[in-house]
Amino acid sequence: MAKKKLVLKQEEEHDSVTTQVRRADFPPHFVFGVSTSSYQIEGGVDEGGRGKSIWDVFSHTEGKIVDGSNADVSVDHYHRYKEDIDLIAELGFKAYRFSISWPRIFPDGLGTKVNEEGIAFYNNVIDSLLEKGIEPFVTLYHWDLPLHLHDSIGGWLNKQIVDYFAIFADACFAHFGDRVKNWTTINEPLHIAVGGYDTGRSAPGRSHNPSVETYLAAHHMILAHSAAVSIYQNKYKEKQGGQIGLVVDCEWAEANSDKIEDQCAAQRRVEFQLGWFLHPLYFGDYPKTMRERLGDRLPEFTDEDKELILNGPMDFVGLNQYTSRLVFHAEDSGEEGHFEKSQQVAKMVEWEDGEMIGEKAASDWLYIVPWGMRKVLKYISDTYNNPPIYIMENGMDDEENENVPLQEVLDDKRRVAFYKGYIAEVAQAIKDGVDVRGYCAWSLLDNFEWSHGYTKRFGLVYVDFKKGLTRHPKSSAIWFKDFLKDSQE
Ligand code: PNW
Repeated sequence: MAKKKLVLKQEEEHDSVTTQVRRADFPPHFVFGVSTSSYQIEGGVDEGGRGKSIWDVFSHTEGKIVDGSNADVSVDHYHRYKEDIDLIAELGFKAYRFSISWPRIFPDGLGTKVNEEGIAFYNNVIDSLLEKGIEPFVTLYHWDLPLHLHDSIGGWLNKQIVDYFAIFADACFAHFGDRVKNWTTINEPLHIAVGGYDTGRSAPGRSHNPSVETYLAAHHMILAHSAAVSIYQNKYKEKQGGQIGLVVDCEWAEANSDKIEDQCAAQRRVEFQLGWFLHPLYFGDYPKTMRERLGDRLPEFTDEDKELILNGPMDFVGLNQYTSRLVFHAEDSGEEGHFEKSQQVAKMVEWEDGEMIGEKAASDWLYIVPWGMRKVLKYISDTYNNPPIYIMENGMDDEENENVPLQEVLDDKRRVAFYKGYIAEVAQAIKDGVDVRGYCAWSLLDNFEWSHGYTKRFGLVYVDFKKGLTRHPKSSAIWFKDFLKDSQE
C-alpha cells in the first residue's frame, strides 16, 4: 500500500495544477501544435502518381481491419488540405505535425526519379501553412512504406532499406528544407517492429519469425534514422538551419510495489521501449537488460554502424505519450508476442485495492493517466542528458457510436479534461527542469485508426463520415482555442 499513497500524492498534486493550466505556464517560444499522419488522413490513394504502400495492401486484406474499412478516401485531406489548414489556424495552433507519404515522392521507393505531383502536393501544404503562420513539423515515415520495397527486398528486414530511406530523406530535405525547419525521421519504430513483424497487427502483418524479424526490422530503422540524420547534419543543416529527431513512444511503467524485483521490472519495461532506440543513438548499443534477455537476437552494431549512429547526433527527442501501466516482475508475463514475453514483466491496470490506474478511453490500451506524462519526460531527461523534447502525439479516443446525437458527441468533456490534465503535467515537467519545447495533440481530425478502422475517434474535430466528410470542431478544439488565446493577452 505504500505505493498507493505515493500515487495519491501525485494525483492530489495533479488536481491542484490541472484546473488552472494556462498558456502562460509555458515559455512564450514553447510551441503548441496538432498532429496527423499521411495514410490516416490523405485518401487519394490512386491520385497524383502515388504508388502503393504496404498499408494499402494490409487494409484491403480481409480480417485485418475491424470494420472492414480502408483509407482509400479516409477524410479526403488530399483534396481538402486548405480547409484543414484554415481550421488549424482558426484554432490558434502555431505548429502542424504531419507526415510525408513516401510512395507519393517515390512511387516504387527505389528513388530513381521523384514524382513531381507528390512534391507539388506537399509544397502546397507547406506553403499554405506558412501563409497562416503555422510551423510545419514533418515526419518522414509514419508507417506507409512503398509496397515495392517490401515486395522486392523485404522492406525493413533488408539492410538495403537504409540506403533507400536515405535517398528519400535527402529528396525531402532538398525539396522542402528551405521552408521546413523541424524534421523527424521515423514515427514509433517500436510499433512498426512489433506490430509489423511480431504480432502482425500492423502492415506488413508478419508474425513468421518474430524472435528474429522484430529486432532486425528495428535495427534497420535505427540505421535508417541515423543515415537520414547524418545527411541532414552534413549536407543541409548549415544552409537550412533546421533540426531533426526521432519519434519514440512510451507507455510509462510504474512498479506496483516497493519490492526491488518490481522496481527493476518497471525500469526494464521502460528500457525495452525507449532504450531499444535511444540507448543505441545516445550510447552506441542496446540496453544491457535487453541484451541479457534477447542475446544475439539483438543484432550487433558493426564499427561502421556505430560511427553512423553516434556521429552527428539528432537534435531532439520526439515523444508520443498516451498511457501508463502498473508493472511487476513475472517470469512468464502471459503477454502476446515475442517482444512482450521476453521482458519478464507483467502489466496491470488496477492497484491492490481495486482502484484503476485511470479511466479507460475507447481503445483497450488507453488508460488516462496524466501523471505518467511527467514521469516519462523526467525519465528521458535524466537518462539521456536532458535533450530537447517535443511531444509529437498525445490524445484519447471515443468509440464511434452512430446512435449518439451529433451535439452530444461534439461536447467531448472527457477529452477536454484529458488535455487539461496532461498539459498541466507537461508544465510540471518543465518546472522539474525537463527541456520540453513543444506539444502536439493527436489528432486534428477523426481519422483511419489503423487496424481499428473508423471505430475510434481521436479528433479534436469531428468528421461526419455519413454526410460528406464535413468537419465539426468538438468542445476540445474550442478549449484549445481559448487556451491558446491566453498567450496573446
Ligand atoms: C500512435 N499503444 O500509435 C500512432 O503514431 C498514431 O498513428 C495513432 O493513430 C495514435 O497513436 C493513436 O493510436 C500508437 O498501444 C498505438 O500504447 C498504440 C499505442 C501507442 C501509440
